[in-house]
Order: sequence, then structure tokens, then C-alpha cells
Amino acid sequence: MGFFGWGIVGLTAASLGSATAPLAVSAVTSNQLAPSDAWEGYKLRLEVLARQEGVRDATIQANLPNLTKNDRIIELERTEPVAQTSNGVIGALSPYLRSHVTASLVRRGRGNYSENYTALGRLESRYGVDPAVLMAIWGLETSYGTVTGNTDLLQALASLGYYGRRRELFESEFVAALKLIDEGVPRWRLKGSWAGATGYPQFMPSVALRLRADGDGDGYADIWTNELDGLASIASYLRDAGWKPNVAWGVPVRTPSNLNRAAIANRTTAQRCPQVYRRLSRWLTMREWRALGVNPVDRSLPDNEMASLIEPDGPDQTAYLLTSNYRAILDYNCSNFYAISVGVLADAIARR
Ligand SMILES: [Ca+2]
Repeated sequence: MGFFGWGIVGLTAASLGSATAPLAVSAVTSNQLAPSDAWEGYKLRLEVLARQEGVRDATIQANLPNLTKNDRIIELERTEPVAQTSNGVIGALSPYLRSHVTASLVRRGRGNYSENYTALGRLESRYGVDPAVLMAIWGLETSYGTVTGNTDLLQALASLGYYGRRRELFESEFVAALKLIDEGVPRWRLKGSWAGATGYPQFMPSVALRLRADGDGDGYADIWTNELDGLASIASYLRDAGWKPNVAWGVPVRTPSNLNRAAIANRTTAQRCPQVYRRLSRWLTMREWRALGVNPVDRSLPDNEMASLIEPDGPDQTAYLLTSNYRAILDYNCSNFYAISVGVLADAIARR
């Protein structure tokens, strides 16, 4: 499907019941449209989608007519390899950890942790998620709130939908961003990364709608300027992704040279980001891992805890046994290097 393939299939003007219903854009062929007309036509499609999803008319009228296209963002989407994004990282984990889990992130994470110690304890009792993990995700996503992105989300998401490589995704996120405005979030607050992630937790708008949470108890979930709301929202996400209280994300281990890797290989194919899950072994209990000679480097996990093995840098290097909570971190950002970085940073923050 090319640029102009967004015919308003099934979205007729009559179904809108609106005086401002768009013309049948699909009837116009691409060679009759100047680029600016094409953009205006595409905005009519977004308007139809937004109305169908119940976005308020005032929100649509205030934000769509003047919306402009951002070609720089389209260029970023055009050149980003979708299959690889952040998870197809080729290379070794140890240099990645050195450049991502920096001394500065550890130091600032410890500072933030102790400054908010009591409030973080409250978040842990409410959500059951280890506060050091919340801190680590906040640190890795936005350098503790200092780098949250300045791109206008509506413009970015509409431009990405217009370009069309991942149209369905970006269109539904565009509508979700309008719904955030419906809920009272000011338009100027909706800034983020070029791909649509916003606020301290770097949530996509649909996730912000569903899972943002109030961490400081003022009754409002402000993921853009309130640290505790940002951390509570990360906790809310991880709990929703299946986080189990009082279980570590994983532990570093040493593997014996005679480990039978074929015997522990994972034979299932994950639905979501299979190339990431493929690197994880099948599940065994800690007791079974020890019997195979896979031993924790320092602290351990309970004997009956299930864990899967990853050897990111191959045999004879530090490997990790990972619990189900590691998979909740993968749900947040599906990259093994990212999720291990979160765990390693969290451990460093907690080790005070
Ligand atoms: Ca709040």
C-alpha cells in the first residue's frame, strides 16, 4: 500500500452523522492530489477515526485542522530498521553495559532512591514492584526525567500514520493522544520521542491512557512533571505485565563448560518479539540449574524459583538466570540488553 492508499473503507460520511463529514477521499486518485491535498485528505481520515473512537468534537476541532506534517520524522521512520530497533543488537553485552549503566546513572539513582525512600516504600506496598527497578527504568528511559523528548506527539503520530509503514499502530496512538487531551492533558504537554513515547515512563499514549497512576496522592496522574507519578506509572505497567512481588529479576551466574546447551534450548516460539525470546533457555528450577552446575556468582534465588538462562556473550562469560519478572521488563521494552541493563542498574542502586 502506497502513500495514498488510505481510502476510507467502511468509514462513510453517513456513518459520522456530522455536518463536517469528509468527502469521499478514496474516490480521488493519487495522481490528482498535490502533496498538500494528500495531507489534508489524510487528516480527514484521522478525523473519522477519532470520531468513531468517541473523541470529543471540540478536541478534534482544536487540534486537527492546523496540524502540519513533519517530514523529518517520516525520514527517521523510513530509515529505521523495524526488525532490529533496539532489540536486534548485534555485539557483546559487556561493552553495552559499560556505556549504558554508567557511574552517573548509578550515583543519581541512589540519590533519588534515598530522597524518596518513604514514598517508594508506599509504592512497593501498593504495586509489589521493587523500587530499585522503578528507579532503573526511569534512569534508563529518561536519565531520571532530564531527557523526555521535545517532539509534538500529535504531529509525530499523524506524520508516521501518513507515511504508513506502521499505520495501524500510529493511528491508534494518535487517537489515544487525542483522548488524553479529552481527559484534560494540555496539548503542549504531549511531547516526547519522535516515535511517540512520552513523559517520565516514556509511555505510548495508549499506555498512558490505560496505566498512568497517581503516586503522590493528589488525585492526578501526571507522568510529565511529577516524579512519584512517573514511578507509580512504571510500577502500574510492570504489575499489569505480571510482576511478582519479592522475586528478583534474575542473578548473574557462571556456566560450566560442559553444559549441554542443546538440552536446555527453548523450543517454543514467542508471539511477541520472538528474536528476543529465542535467546532465553527453557525454564528450570534453581535447584535443577545447580544440579547442572550453573551457579550464582553472588546472591541466589530460592530453590523452587523457575528461571531461564541467557548467555549474552557466549560460554565462559557472565550469564544470567532470569525469573518471570525479567519478562515483565521485556514487556516494557523488548530487548535483552535493555532488560539486563535495568536489572544490573537496579542492583547497583540497591547496593548502598
Ligand atoms: Ca499525582
